[in-house]
Amino acid sequence: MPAALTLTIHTLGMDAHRAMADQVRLGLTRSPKELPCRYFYDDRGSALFEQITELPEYYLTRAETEILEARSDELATITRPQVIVELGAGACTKTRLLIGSAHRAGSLRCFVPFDIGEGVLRSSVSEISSEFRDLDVHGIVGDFASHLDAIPRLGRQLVMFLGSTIGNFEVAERRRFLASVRALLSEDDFFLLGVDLVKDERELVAAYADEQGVTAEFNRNLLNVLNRELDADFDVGSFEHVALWNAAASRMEMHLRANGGQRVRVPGAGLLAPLEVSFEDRETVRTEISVKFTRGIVERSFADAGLDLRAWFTDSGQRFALALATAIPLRHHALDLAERDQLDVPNREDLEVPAGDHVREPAAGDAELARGFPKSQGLHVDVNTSSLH
Ligand code: SAH
Ligand code: AVI
Repeated sequence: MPAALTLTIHTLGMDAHRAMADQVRLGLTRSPKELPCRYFYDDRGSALFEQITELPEYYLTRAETEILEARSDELATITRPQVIVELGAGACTKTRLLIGSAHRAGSLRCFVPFDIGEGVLRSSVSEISSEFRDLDVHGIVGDFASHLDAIPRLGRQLVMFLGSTIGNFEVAERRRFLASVRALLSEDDFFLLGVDLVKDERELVAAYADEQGVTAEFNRNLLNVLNRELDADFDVGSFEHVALWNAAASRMEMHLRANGGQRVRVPGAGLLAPLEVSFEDRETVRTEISVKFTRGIVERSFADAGLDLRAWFTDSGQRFALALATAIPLRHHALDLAERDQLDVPNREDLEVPAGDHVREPAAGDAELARGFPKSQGLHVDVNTSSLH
């Protein structure tokens, strides 16, 4: 029987348009101004992002690819997925490594890429299904914030969120997102998360302010999207790209800075009358945050969402990490939270300090999981791909 290829679209119609109008109105009437980064990814934005991944300064994709090239077979052996779900899948370039490994291992039946970008998802779905002809491919066009519960559970799954896209969320958004991911997981499922790590400021800033100006073009494209979708009249060329390191929040930020005072009409974001927004000369609007992580922050964010960090893989330059997690059984997680409440401990994720060792009693099923890690002494493993060379 030929494999099935389906696409479900959750972002059609007035609701999605209304949500965009509301978010843009709120962001542009706030001080300081900000815009939601999810709207970068129209067809042009997705193509520009693919160009960014090949820039000499943008090390993230190469570092993550290095880890996947070294570890995909091992990850497929540990997780034995029948289904790979990829959130924010984009062009699925790196995913093919894991799909290939799980496919060769014989466990994989279905691939479910999920993304807000309909154009990029359509081409990924058709490319993957022609490359892996016996794989069912079920694409879902949706928003992380509203549609994760539309992902069907079609078998034992590996849910992946690569590229450090989690860095584009504010703390509260990250907490909600991880809780939704936890809700997708059964006991024998896994979650694989790609995170960019804290490093030298110059290297970070260069990655977001490349010499060829592709990132600047990607940033300014957000204004093209608003001009098209909300009938706005941004003079796109009058806004300069700015990339800066915010050490206190451990994140890169992208802004657009007005070159001269600007008055912008955004009819599609108005309530009764068109929205009118003024920019002072050199005023900025923040368009993206990109949080840089430590292992401690990932571990605490996971624990707060009921996820247990089981393995941590880094590239040879220690620039990027893949974190593998399982769901903490609900019973254990509820006890952990109750204990924290009694002790009046602040939310661990709000304490942006390095973690102490997080020790957990072994649970049923751990022995089997540990067998999947040949180099591991215990349950938690920490692997650097440089050890392979
Ligand atoms: N995973 C790929 C692509 C990362 S780019 C990689 O690692 O290279 C980020 C992706 O997330 C884009 O494809 C974008 O369309 C998608 N995305 C951004 N915001 C989203 C949202 N709110 N809901 C769903 N997808 C979103
Ligand atoms: C998708 N996301 C993780 C990218 C990042 O690095 O934050 C988007 C990007 N912004 C500028 N360059 C790339």
